[in-house]
Amino acid sequence: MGYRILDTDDVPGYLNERGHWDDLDDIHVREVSDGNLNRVFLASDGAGTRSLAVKQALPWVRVAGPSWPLSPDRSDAEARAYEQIAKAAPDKIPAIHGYDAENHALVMEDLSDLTVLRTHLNEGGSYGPSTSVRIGELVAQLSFTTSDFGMSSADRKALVAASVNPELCKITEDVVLSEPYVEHEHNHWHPGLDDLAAGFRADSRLRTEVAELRHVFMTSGQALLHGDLHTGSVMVGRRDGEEVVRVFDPEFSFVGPVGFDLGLYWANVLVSEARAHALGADGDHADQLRLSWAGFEAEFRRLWPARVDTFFDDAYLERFLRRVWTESVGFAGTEIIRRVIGFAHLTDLTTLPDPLQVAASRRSLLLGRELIVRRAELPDPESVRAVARQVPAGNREASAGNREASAGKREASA
Ligand code: SR1
Ligand code: MG
Repeated sequence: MGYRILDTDDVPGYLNERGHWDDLDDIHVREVSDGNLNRVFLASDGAGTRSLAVKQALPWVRVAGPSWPLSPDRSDAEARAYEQIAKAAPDKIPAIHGYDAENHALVMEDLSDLTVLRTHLNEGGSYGPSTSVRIGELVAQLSFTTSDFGMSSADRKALVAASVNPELCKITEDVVLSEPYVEHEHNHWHPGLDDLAAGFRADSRLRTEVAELRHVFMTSGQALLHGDLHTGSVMVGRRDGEEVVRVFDPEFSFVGPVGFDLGLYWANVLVSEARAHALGADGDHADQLRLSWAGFEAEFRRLWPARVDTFFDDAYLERFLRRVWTESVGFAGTEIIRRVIGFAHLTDLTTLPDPLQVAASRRSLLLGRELIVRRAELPDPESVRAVARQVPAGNREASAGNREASAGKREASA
């Protein structure tokens, strides 16, 4: 029948045809699309005892419309990623009930009893005691099992070949890993950040470090990634009295550097901290990077004895973890910067009232720069914490990062 773009009214018939819903007299559908790319519908019965989510990839970027075309085949990458995560960390993703490749649609568990982590934090909520640990564990479980430590060499080659995701990788290479450092129509920022945005574009030291991270992103095929692990890709809540954490939206998945997933999460928790700090409500935000790294490291070390290739010795594990750490710090910096002066800003900052928004955004930008250029000097979560505490509150004249950015500008024009 071909690719049909679904509207709310089409969903009951669609679910019925696909064998997911029998009683068409007892179904209510609403659209809850929220992310940048796709449409999402929730279907439920009148008694509220049964519900499903339908996610469909559009042939364009949802928030941009047909002027930014994007192949709907990205849903294949998402379905493949869910299959792999279901093997590695089944308790941390929604249940997937079916994938329809022809219509680029996934039918899955309705998570609407949970809340998107970013929304929860923006509304003044705290992190759950195990939220960040679970995220770190998920990254360890997915990355170990899809790396050369967890799969035979032949199986890995097949996974790498099956997981190429060129269009979405290119989006990341562009919007995260280059555009914020050059003039580009996607970039925009609060006028109170004009000097920093201009300084970053002229900062040759920063640009070279971002170029290195970009090249790592393009060439390092360590393991299958989620690929877009920000706080908008995490749902949190409680079920039967237990904390629940679910990760969704892995359509940017590909075989890449493990530090990209951790770095994206860290960037988003650091920006959530900047928001909380601006509002005088720091709470438990400051500890989340440490907790997620601890969850990742402990789980990776727990899995290590089961590696399929013991030529990788214990000393190599230490070297591997160090590399993942350092790259995560750098990628965190790039994600912070793009979320403030590039494409797809964070509501953590944009919903702050003006003077607070500028101060928190300036701190975030300066922190992002420090994480990129000084990543090799920051060996552990405490050192990142110290940098986050030391970045100036956003005073234009006093900011060290701004002075360095200006120095970069002089260098560039010399
Ligand atoms: C055009 S897509 C923009 C952003 O939305 C997604 O969530 C990714 O973060 C991407 O970079
Ligand atoms: Mg998404």
